[in-house]
Amino acid sequence: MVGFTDEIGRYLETKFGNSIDEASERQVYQALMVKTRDKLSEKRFDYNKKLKDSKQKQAFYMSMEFLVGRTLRNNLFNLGLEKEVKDYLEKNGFTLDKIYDIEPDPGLGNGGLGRLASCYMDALTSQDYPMTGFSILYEFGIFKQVIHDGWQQEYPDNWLDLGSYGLAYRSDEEVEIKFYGSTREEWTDKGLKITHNDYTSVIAEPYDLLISGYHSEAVNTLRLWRAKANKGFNMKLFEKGEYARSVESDVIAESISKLLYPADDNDTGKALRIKQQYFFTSASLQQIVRNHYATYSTLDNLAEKVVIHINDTHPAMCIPELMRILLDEYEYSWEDAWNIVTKTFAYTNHTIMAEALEKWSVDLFKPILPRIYSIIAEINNRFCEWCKRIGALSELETMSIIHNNMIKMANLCIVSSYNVNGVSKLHSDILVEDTFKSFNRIYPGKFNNVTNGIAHRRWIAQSNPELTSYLNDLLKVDFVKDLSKIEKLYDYKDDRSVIEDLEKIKLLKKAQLSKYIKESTGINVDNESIFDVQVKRLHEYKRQLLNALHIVYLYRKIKFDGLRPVPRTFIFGAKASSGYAMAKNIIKFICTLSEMIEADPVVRNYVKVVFLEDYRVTLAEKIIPAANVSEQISQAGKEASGTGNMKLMLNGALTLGTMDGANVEIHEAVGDKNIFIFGLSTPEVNELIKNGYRPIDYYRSSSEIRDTLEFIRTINLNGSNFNNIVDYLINSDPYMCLADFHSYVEKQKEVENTYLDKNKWGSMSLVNIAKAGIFSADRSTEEYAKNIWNIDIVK
Ligand code: Z2T
Repeated sequence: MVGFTDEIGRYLETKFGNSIDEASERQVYQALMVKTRDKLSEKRFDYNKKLKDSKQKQAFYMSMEFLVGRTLRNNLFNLGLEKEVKDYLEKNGFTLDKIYDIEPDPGLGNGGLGRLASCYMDALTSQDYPMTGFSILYEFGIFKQVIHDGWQQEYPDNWLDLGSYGLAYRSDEEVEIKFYGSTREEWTDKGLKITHNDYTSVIAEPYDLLISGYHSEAVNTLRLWRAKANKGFNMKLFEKGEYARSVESDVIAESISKLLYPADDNDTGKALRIKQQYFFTSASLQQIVRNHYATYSTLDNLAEKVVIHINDTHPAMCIPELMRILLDEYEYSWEDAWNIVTKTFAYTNHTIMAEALEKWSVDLFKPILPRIYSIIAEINNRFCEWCKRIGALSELETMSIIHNNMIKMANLCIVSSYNVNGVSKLHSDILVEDTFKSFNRIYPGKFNNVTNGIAHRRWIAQSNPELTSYLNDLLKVDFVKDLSKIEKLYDYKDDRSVIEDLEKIKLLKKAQLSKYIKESTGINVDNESIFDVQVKRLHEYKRQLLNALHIVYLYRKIKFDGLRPVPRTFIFGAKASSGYAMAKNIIKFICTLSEMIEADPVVRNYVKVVFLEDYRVTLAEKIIPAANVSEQISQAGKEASGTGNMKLMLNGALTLGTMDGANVEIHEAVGDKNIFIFGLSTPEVNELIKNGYRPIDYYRSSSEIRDTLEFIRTINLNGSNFNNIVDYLINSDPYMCLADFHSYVEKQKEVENTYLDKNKWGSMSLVNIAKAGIFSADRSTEEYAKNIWNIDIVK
């Protein structure tokens, strides 16, 4: 048997004419990427054969985003090859970690939603479930963030240069996608026939990223579509004298898979985004249908063999696209097609924020996708008719799919899917009690909850090997395979020596992070200080500003009132969507605080503020294991779930949070004594909205708020002031930072006092690790598989 490392050696020889001791790091990297992919391809072959033979039901996961993170370490770890490769490289003078660092972090997503999709693929594969992911091969993923003078700047992320070795191009499975043009209806002897004319043709090329599972037989495929001009088609246009159109269609094709829109939790409303959505859903649907038909020679049983999951509304065009294929290509009647469609799709909602609920203007949409538009309009007509019959007419204002000339994608998904789920208990409750109340009335039982989860193999086993090997030795259970087993740690919650060991590991992870902080920002931080972490996208509702207000509060107290708090390092990581001015101002504000404090010989001994640029999966893997405090301080009712909160908990950070999203379930899991909860609850927030939130009242009645805000007005560093932020907090701020200010500051004092009692803090931290089992993506995906998708593992 040729070992894996022999194959690496042979690749270096045949590809580069080098033996391993002559090879460069870059060459070793390429050899590892390619050979790992080959290894997965082989495994995939066996797995796929079993899957095909069994003819079992399969899940297809549609998502505009998969934030895969680096793949090499994950794959070697899952395949059980890491040790062998490490030893082999060391023997030949290489360090595996340095090779890992060559791999670009594929940033094919914005934040939580994209990372969730990848966590789920990892978890399903580890459990041998058959699942195929579909998305877009963006040439540029989420931008690289550089902080210049405190301001965010965006640079293109050209990840494919070094990142493409893991991809397998499948030219044999290209499909054609049609945009624009017009439809013609014709009565034939078979009934109404629809033809699509004068369209623009684009080719979708598939690139497969193979996803490994931890010690599993399964290898699943993430299929990424890349757009390419249809040269042959355009040549014909050209010959017909339609020169302009032939060139236009090249331009359209080239732009579709160019870049990921960097807007998190926000609707962009751009024509190119419509094209991206239709491009990848149409390509995926065509492939699913074609494969199904090749196996069964009918589509009648599609819903028995296929479930298509829609990750938020971004892939919602799957629905009319399947209708189109059934109606126009396979000549189903509307009723029969609709009967199949409404048994095939399941939809997850990830937000209730109004500005993130996707709407398309009919005027923008209809010319780009004329046939898809007419199908949506017909779905809506029939739905409205039905509502009239069942006496739900008065609620059509909110439930209609097309309203005021806008297409509401969430409504389309709810009407057409057999299941709709939210992503945490609180969020799912809000969906049925508030956001989609009318729908819940007419579709009882359609709505349910699956609380999010995380791929614990990446978020503890790989990113915190020190903690993992310690817990393996101590607990002697395979919690890497089954995270629920980590609960055995709870038995040690009063064991001082275990608590001390855990503290030493935390200190080690903090030292590793400090080194990185020093290298990237020049700031020296105290490893003994509390590492207080807020890492997530920059958004007003997430309230990085509230955190900053507390920092200003501390600054003043230290400088003017002689306060000497427990030393603390506030660590931030956050990208702002490029058009989001307030978010960029907040980054500038945080960076200014950092600079101001560094310049103060007293304050800097107690407080440090570190803004780490370019927060992404790879950086999260460094920061999270080092955290003591996990800031989850969104306005109650706004964060659908959060998943960073789970990653931080699993690594022993204590949550300081509002009763929002999955914080509610973290609170339930660890108990009131092992978490710091503050602030208004969701009903209290709603009450305050109803009565009218007047932030000026908080300003007037609290001298601490006044002093903090007025102090901010005096900050003027390098010509920047923050009056706009102060005015916003006093006059509008829908997220009510001032309403929660006191409660937050008080909790922060409690955090500090608790930290002084090392043993108590350590025990709380231990309980958090022990109780994190339910937040494994294995648990979440098992719920999807059993309760929603009705799929089985491949045996
Ligand atoms: C996103 O990351 C999330 C929701 C969105 O709604 C869009 C994006 Cl890009 C359309 C996040 C939620 O904000 C977060 O609370 C949740 O944990 C995550 O999705 C995964 O469900």
